[in-house]
Amino acid sequence: MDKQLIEQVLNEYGFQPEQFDYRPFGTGHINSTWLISIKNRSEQYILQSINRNVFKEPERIAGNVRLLSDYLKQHNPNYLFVGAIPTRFGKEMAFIGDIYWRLTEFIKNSVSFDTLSDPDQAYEAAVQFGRLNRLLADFDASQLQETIPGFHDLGLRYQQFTDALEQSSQNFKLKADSEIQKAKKYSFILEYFNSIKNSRDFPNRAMHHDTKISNMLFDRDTMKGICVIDLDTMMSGKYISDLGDMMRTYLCAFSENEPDIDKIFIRIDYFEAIIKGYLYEMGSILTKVEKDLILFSGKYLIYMQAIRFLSDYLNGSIYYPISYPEQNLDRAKNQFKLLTEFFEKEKKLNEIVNKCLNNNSFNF
Ligand code: ADP
Ligand code: GN1
Ligand code: MG
Repeated sequence: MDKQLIEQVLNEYGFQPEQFDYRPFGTGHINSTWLISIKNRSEQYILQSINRNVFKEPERIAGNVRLLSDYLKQHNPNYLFVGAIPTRFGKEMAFIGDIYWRLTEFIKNSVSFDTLSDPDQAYEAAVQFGRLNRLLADFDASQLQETIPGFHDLGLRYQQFTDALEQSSQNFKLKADSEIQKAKKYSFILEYFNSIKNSRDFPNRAMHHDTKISNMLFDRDTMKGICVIDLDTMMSGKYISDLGDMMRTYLCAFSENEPDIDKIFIRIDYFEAIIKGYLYEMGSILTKVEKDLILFSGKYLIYMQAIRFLSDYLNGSIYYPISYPEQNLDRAKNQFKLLTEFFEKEKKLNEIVNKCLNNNSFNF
């Protein structure tokens, strides 16, 4: 990114060029992120440019974050919710070079991961995301604006897959044939979702919608969860989105970027840690209908991500950045392997869910 542009942006926040160093940071797919270090001070910030291909109306993100931040400040003043730092002119975002920019405090001594190496980390992360869900349980989610229309609407994602299939080249379709067949084979997940999505006692709630592990900050020394980040997709939705993406990204020792699918296995102890951590916070809030969908949340989210990567491959990789041409196909293969594993281990996973639900040590 152009140095002059970053200098211009930071000037909006009152920093002169000689005051700071900056470098690209993190592994997120969507926004561009820089770590800003203020010279001779221990102050650091995260600067992000918002991806306009993905977020057509960035003001919606700012509006949602403001609403949530105000609510949390009022009801839980000690909760760490990483909102935007205002510009010198009191704005939540700077608009410079036809780009929306946001500055947040860099959380001190924090670290994020793409994979986990200890079930305690999975427990910590599930508690943190579960806590955000719990603290917002009484918040009227209909006040939130959609920052990406139909973001976790599986029907829309399947439609986008069939559209991609229709317009894709024969060559791409041949290469992806096996994954295309899997997308169709597992479409019963969509049928089931359609049959339950309007059920009574399956409410819309204020959800994070991107609980992948790199969106959680841990304390470098203690490995305790500090807070959740990446609030761009906080909007009204179903709790299975948040619980499901934890399963998608914590259960396997390798991330979605691992091309060798023989390495993709589910770690049962991590599954138990997620369920315990999430229920610790949300056990007394989820309805009976919702509790019956705990296992389904993993199927729903892993399947949705698999078809999102596959559709993007078929579309010529216009959404997820790639470092080699077939990467989105590899990601789809990885996610379908994870899904297959999930079904193969379903019986065991179900036993764990029942054990955790029946455990009296949770205050349901
Ligand atoms: P993206 O939408 O592209 O995924 P994120 O908001 O998740 O962007 O940020 C990318 C990465 O930057 C995170 O995974 C994390 O490592 C780091 N990061 C983001 N915000 C903060 C913060 N406030 N403090 C510390 N690290 C952060
Ligand atoms: C994107 O922004 P990031 O990298 O945390 C995506 C998620 C996907 C994820 C897959 C706005 O998340 O929905 O699950 O990649 N975010 C958006 O890694 O599309
Ligand atoms: Mg992220």
